[in-house]
Amino acid sequence: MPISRRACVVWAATGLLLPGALFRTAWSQNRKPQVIDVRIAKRKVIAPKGAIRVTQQDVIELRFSSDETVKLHLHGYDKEITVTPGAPATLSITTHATGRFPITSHGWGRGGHGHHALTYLEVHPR
Ligand SMILES: [Cu+2]
Repeated sequence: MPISRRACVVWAATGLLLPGALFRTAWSQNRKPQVIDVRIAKRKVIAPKGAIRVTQQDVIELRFSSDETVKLHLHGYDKEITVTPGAPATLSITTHATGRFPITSHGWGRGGHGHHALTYLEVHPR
């Protein structure tokens, strides 16, 4: 047979892995996002109570509202978003990575700064 052993291995690996990857991507994209309202008041997250718990491969929308302008940073996924009073801001993500990711403030509207965790996004393995 002229077909090399390597070509066979590559072909077999592609055949096995590709449908899984495509299926997973399509599965994520076709689902309605899970909307999670995150409410900030007086520089604290007042809802939801405790960490935000989701499952790996979830399609989520974190909808932030705040009584003060704040720049937020979701660590791990490395997303930043600015929320202003009366204008909720939405962060859309598919939760590929599992773990506990802090959401910190990168500055408040009225001269505050600091980098402490306001809450955590917990992504549990599927
Ligand atoms: Cu940060």
